[in-house]
Amino acid sequence: MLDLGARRIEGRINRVATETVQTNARVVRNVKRREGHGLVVQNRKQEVTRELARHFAFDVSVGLRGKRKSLPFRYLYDSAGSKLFEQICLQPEYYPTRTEASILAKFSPMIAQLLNNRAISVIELGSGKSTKTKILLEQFKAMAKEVVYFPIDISDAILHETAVSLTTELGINVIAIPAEYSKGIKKANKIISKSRIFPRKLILFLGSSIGNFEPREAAAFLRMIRETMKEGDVLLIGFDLHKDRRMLDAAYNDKNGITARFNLNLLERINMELQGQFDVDKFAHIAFYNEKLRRIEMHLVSKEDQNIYIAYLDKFFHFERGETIHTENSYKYDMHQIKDIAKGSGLILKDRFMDEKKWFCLALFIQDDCYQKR
Ligand code: AVI
Repeated sequence: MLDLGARRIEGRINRVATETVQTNARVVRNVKRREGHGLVVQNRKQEVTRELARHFAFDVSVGLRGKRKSLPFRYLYDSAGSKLFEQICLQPEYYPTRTEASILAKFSPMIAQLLNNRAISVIELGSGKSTKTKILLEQFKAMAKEVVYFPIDISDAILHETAVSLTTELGINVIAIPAEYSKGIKKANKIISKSRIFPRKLILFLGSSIGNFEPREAAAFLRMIRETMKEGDVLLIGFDLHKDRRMLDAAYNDKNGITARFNLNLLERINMELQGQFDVDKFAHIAFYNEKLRRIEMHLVSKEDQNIYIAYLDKFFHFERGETIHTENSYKYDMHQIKDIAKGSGLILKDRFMDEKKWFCLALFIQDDCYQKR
């Protein structure tokens, strides 16, 4: 049973969520009235799909030109790629997911205590299925904290599934935001300030996804988050740490070949979405730790000299035997780097939580009041 205060809060959240839905409904109704039935909505969807294809085509055209071929890592995550990534997380060699989950299981009471407000807004960037976040949300519930959870992800389908399961299993309020990170966090903030509920925020960026950014991009990303933070807000980020290179190499070359399929799926995506003619068997997955740059590099290597035609671009791309397409970096951090990156972004490292073997770190940041924008 909800007490009266909780009921009032719940009412306000529902009002905000319903207002958003109503606003959308009103827009759609007006459009329909003006231009006749759902065709407009459907056309809009097709336009968005075409726009995405244009961006993808542009990036492929630039990325496969010349000698040092590369593609942005975000294209690894179409629906097949996202499912394969879920399987990667379950592979015995891929330690980050289970290590981070074990840290959350051990330290979530401490993290919850650090947030001494009774009511908290939890914003998660790239929430996926929110499996690990559930550990934290369960802890908040056990400590009788009131929570509104804002998962932000680009996949509508996953958000819907997560929202339904968290609402029914934990009985918490979920406002799912389908968007990319910076738009999503701004939208969540707008809802929080509009409803004036749960102003204290916990922002989550788990899974060591920060490692997929170039260091300069990571710093810019933290600055973007910092700008949305107020006094008392807290940011929790998962960092994968430096370790024995054999362990790192194994994590990205699992014996079941799931990471290889995840990487090669990018060629299948080009075939499907841009009418490419890649023979996937003529490429191989490679991943290795680059000690100097302290990152795992993932590539697709051409097994022979070949010319590949991509119909959408009406272009051939030449590959020499042994030539690679660089598809992803995964940077590994140490405590100094974590402190440095925070300092340069106007954040202070307030606390850190690690597993006993120091494989992974959950770093907790607050904003630095004295930070001057450069
Ligand atoms: C999502 N990201 C943190 C993963 C990583 O470890 O860099 C992506 C991944 N690529 C291959 N395996 C996992």
